[in-house]
Amino acid sequence: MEKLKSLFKSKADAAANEIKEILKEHGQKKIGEVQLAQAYQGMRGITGMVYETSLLDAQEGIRFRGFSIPELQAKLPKAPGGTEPLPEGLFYLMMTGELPSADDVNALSRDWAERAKNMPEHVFKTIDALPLNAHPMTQFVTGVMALQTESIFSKKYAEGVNKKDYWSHTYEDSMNLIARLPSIAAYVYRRKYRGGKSVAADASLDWAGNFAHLLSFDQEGFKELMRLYLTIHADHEGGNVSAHTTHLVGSALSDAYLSFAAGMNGLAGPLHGLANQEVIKWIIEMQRNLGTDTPTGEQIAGYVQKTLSEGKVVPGYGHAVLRKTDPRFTAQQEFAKKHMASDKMVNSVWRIFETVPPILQSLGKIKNPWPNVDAHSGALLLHYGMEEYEYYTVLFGVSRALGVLAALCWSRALGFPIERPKSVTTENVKAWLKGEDQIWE
Ligand code: CMX
Repeated sequence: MEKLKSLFKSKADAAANEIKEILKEHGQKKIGEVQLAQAYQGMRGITGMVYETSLLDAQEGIRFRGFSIPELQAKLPKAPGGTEPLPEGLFYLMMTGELPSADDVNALSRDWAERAKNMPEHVFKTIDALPLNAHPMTQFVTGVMALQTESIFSKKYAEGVNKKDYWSHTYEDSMNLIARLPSIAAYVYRRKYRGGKSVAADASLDWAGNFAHLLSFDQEGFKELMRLYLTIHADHEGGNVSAHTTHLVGSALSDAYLSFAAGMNGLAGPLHGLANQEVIKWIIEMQRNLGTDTPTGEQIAGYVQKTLSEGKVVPGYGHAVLRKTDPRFTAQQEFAKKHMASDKMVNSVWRIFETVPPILQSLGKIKNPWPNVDAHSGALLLHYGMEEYEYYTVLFGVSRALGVLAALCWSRALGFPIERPKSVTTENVKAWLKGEDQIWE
């Protein structure tokens, strides 16, 4: 068995034993109280699941197995001559809880390059059946669904598999899917925006570097951006729509392809991952509206008021959990300061950052006026010439696979059951308030 797989299994077995002991002694302890409003308002603040790969702190932002983004930037292995972390390293960390060596990361790059070979032709043909104007996320998810024919888990399940082996087949599916996602994603990009030009993979490159190459962005700067981008978008604990959906669907023993595709349909919503395209669209419309690509703070403030008065959200701002500037925004800002400090779009993003929070704060109802990850990412992509903003969420999706599939492997290895929370009707609630129904007593 390869090193990562056997290390993962030994860590998961140890964790499973620990969890058994914890539950034996403390399983009846209360971990919170639920208010009626929370049941109506998106279950915000309810702790109701275990998700091992990362944890979000409202003030500090995301930590992956205890490591913040700046710590990962310092500690994870880099590409030769590069300064950004390799996403392979983050995957290894999420799977094992251990920081990988450069050799571990290199082994993973080679493994994924190998697994990416011989993509079944029907995947591309299935995408080709869609009209060109289908949204890139629709084309991407369609490709993932077509690839589900390759699921080892579903084949083994059909043959009759011992539940002790679910983890192993989920692991193989997850590794194969992650390896092949750049080819599917890049195919969608080239089909929709580059007249279907074909590009052969460069198996000598790392996963993110090869993805940049498949997209036909061969500048070293873009490759470095992809390494950072695919690292910081990978995971955001378990309750966000894409992670929770993947987890939920996976709990029905739907395989990694079905579960990931479900999560991606959630990522494609404008309040979640699609916000990255909405941000750039909003800025471009603002610049057009104001007749300048260097708007002042005052001009931006006026446009924000217009957006709000039209009953729209300001994309890229706010968060269901975070209450400070997203460290993923800050990491991208640092990248921009280093590589493109005088870029006009980047400067607009920074001016918006100075202008928007006090306006949102003044409304009194928005719990987090600060920028999230999506507020910055588009400007970086535009700088390198990727202008097709409808594509941006696909990049988020390729990255998100690392976190949600690592978490799926953990859920199968820990033997988590099918997820099935309780719901009630407003009729139940009214009867309970009158003392006629005991639903919560
Ligand atoms: N612009 C305008 N209004 C906003 C807002 C924003 N950026 N963020 C929140 N609000 C509004 C909400 O719509 C809500 O209004 P109503 O009471 O009229 O319904 C009110 O403020 C309270 O919302 P909240 O509790 O602060 O935020 P939620 O947890 O409900 O929602 C989020 C969080 C991210 C959906 C929301 O802030 C938003 O819509 N932001 C813009 C879209 C965006 O950037 N999404 C990407 C998030 C990161 C990601 O998943 O990729």
